[in-house]
Amino acid sequence: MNLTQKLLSKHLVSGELVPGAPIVISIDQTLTQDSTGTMCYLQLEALAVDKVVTKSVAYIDHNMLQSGFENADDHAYIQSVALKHGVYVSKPGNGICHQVHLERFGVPGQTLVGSDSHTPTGGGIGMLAIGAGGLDVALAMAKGTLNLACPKVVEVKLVGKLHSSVTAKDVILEVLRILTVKGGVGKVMEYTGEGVSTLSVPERATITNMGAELGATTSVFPSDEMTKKFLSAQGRAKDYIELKADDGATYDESITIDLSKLKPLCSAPHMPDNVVPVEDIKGMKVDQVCIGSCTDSSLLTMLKVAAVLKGKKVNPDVSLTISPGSRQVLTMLSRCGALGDILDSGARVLECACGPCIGMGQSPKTDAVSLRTFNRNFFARSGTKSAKVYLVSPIVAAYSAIAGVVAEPPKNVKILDGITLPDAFDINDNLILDPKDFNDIEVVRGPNIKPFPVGKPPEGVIEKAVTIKTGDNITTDDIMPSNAKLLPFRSNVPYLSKFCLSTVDADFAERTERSGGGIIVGGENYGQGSSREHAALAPLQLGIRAVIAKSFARMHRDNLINSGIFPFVFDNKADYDKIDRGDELSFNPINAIDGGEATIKNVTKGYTFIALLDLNDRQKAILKAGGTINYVKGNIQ
Ligand code: MIC
Ligand code: SF4
Repeated sequence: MNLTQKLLSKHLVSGELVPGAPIVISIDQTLTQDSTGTMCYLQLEALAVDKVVTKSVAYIDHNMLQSGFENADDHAYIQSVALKHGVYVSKPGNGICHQVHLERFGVPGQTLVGSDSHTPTGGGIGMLAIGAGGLDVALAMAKGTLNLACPKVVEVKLVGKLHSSVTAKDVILEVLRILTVKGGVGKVMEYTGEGVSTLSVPERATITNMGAELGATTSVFPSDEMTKKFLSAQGRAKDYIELKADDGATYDESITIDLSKLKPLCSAPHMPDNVVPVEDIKGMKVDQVCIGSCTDSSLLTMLKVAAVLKGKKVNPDVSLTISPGSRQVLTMLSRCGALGDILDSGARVLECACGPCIGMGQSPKTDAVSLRTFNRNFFARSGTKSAKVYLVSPIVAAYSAIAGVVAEPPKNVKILDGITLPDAFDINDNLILDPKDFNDIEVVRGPNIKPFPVGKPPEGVIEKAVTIKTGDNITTDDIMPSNAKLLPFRSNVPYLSKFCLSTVDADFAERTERSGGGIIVGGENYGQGSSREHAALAPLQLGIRAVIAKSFARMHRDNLINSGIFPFVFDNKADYDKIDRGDELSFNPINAIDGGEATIKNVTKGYTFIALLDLNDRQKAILKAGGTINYVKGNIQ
């Protein structure tokens, strides 16, 4: 067996491990963060659960700017509702969920579900770590299980060793270049080969983190001596177990990457798979450089950045921001003096949080070129529509911040030699609240917390107008934009829905409401990116009944079904071309659910076409009930 099969079979509750088949696996741990967390806990409350059955942690790391009462209300709600239900709370300032989880909670061999698409970061420590919508995470907390389609397993064989100026970021950019942003859908990326042992846990975590950009179910590394070293340095040696694929294990697909041949790479605007060598953009003027995010903010990353910045000055035309991934990272940087080197260079040190990655501040200036060590450069995500965001490694970022133009570091950088992980990390968990220490908690519900929309069981024929037709690779950032102005309303879906798909068409929300709801027509990989179920709840609020696309991203499709919205796929992709915005379409929802496809009538143009609705029995029952909340009501098992 390969490692993925071992982890899946150890956790298999029901179903067969055949790619594509519906399976249920047991879940050991869950994580939530604040921008998806409010909705997740509102849904957990709606499920009327007393205490969670998984080891669960609620992180507060996304919506950190408190420019009004809204985010602070959300934080107070999450802290109280989490502790009441037996969930640990990682307070603001403690760090980004995925970084902290790796440091303090991740256990090799265990399963983790998180209400954030980058939950696969845990694969760096040998976890089977999967991102999901908030409702699926609430169900995992309540029942200790997760429903999913059994993935295929892709072997990514690593050979050779990285040069010192090439990093784990370049490895995952190379995988993205080969496989694209939809190349991982329905698959787990499993890393093997002798190159694995040359990568430390934080480097592995950079790779598994950004595996989310492939659309993969998750990514996983073996658990070996490197894992043991990391866990021992975190004072958690007892959590170590060895995990690896059997000799001669087989895979559904396989690719090989020679680490020694990799050069610094970057993702050019506006898609993570738009990968080109840094060499190709060398010399381009840079306005902003941001180092951090859950992909690249470990102590190892920051020590390398500090070494490059030491004794140098940030170019006067560049704004360099640095967000350490956790308080542990920041504390250790300050104690070893590296923070002084960073500050002396003229960098702006930000809070240990997502920050600019989710547009929570630091939107660049008009037309800016911004180099970021993050994982997403989707159009407008930075908060500045005209900005051009390039995703690069921390080494390229630091060199470029000094040069003021994109700079390619030399092949072997002497100053980086010998920078390794410490034998012991500084451990201080006083920003982690243990639910055992809190009794009689009252849930704090400020005025920002609004009820969420719930679907209705479908009845009769549905006839609605197409109120938008999009192209390929529409992201959840398009469907439900997130930035410092909108994130404070993550617990107020009625307000958020006014901005639904506004990056694509500013009038979509109003038009859909005016038509009494509608249907969305999409291209390939519709809904890629985030786990945010707001990208399904906002359309539900506007009365969207179906999305007909060429293909879907996994988490978004699940979120649509959870919300009672029909995710149809064109049987014949050519039918996409025949539909125009404004066309009235009609279908019989119950026949579609039972038959696995619908004959959809284009009432305006007078023809019919087939749209597929590939559902398992549970999903059929969910759509018939008008969404998961109705489906599970009073029947949590
Ligand atoms: C992101 O990186 O887009 C986010 C913000 O972390 C999201 C979660 C969200 O939308 O709140 C994610 O990746 O799932
Ligand atoms: Fe936060 Fe960015 Fe990571 Fe999402 S991708 S969890 S916004 S740091």
